[in-house]
Amino acid sequence: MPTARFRFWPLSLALATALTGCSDSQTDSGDRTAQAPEAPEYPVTWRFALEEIEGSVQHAYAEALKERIEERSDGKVEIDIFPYGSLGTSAQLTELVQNGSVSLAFASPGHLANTIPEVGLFTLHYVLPDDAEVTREVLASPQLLGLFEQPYARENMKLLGFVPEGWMAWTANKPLRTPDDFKGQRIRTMTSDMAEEAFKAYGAEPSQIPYSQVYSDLQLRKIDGQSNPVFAIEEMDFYEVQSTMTLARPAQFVASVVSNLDWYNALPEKQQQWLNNGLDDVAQIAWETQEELNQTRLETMLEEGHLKVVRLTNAEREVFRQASMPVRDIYLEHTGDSGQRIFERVQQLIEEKEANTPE
Ligand code: 6CS
Repeated sequence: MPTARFRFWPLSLALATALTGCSDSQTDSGDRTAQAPEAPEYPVTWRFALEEIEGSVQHAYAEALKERIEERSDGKVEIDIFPYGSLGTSAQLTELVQNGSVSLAFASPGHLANTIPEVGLFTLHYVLPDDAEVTREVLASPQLLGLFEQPYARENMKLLGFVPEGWMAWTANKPLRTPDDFKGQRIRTMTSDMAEEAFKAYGAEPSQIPYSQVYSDLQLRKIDGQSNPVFAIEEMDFYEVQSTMTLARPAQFVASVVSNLDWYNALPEKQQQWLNNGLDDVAQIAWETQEELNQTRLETMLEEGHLKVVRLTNAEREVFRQASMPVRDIYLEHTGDSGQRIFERVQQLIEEKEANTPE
């Protein structure tokens, strides 16, 4: 029987509506303004919306950030965390940031790529390197952040950081050892067209489905498989309704942390410093948390003995890598000069980091 830790949200839309139009620099006295006040009346409360439930990588990140910022600001800033299920789907969370109803949110490129085509880069397979340290450094580099600053700003969002959450793993009711194994498989993807392309290239029949609906669609056999980091497959109970998890290391799950651009620009200098320093503090913690959660949750699933785990060899992965190549052209078609620049620069960054990393 499914344990159904996560069943969703009659309250969410009402709550989202209630938040709409409210500032995140709201003070305890109920003062609501669209921008941070000149002389802030402390404490101020920042709302942080997550795309994942309690116990997840995003939740651990948000808790760590809350602790750091509340400590650094000596309690002048308080952070209210809204785990997934309390406000809405990823697409709805992005809207809440754009209209200033929440101060901070996670926005995963797999959901964001219709709004910001350039972030579709993170849905491509076999672009980021195999070496975990190089990947960590590339994703943490200010140059990478700089490349995406404008595309996010275009949509009234401030990009605050990229958070890697571990290798994507494929689950289905059979092993997925070759692109042929994907033929005809109805694979759930995140809610953007680019997210689908990676699986179309393998011959699958992808469909875009919000995170909250994946478990029931798998259970009802409306879809055959899905792709997510190991920790998520455990915490969302997907492993209960799938027979096999294939580890092909096609891509890291990369999330972005964002805020409303106007809100960020209007923050008093002190508050901006507390935020920026808090983000720096938690970057390394986030990396360690995802490593630990992905490892321990894999062990949990293996102990339960329900899910079969298949690890692809490098030769098997190479076949997928070749099959994934045409998707890069689709990305470039969607993104034009801007995507071309970003793609080339990311490849350069990877090469530079690889050259500086000892074997
Ligand atoms: O698959 C998804 O939709 C989600 N997966 C994770 C691990 N985080 C958030 C995202 O929405």
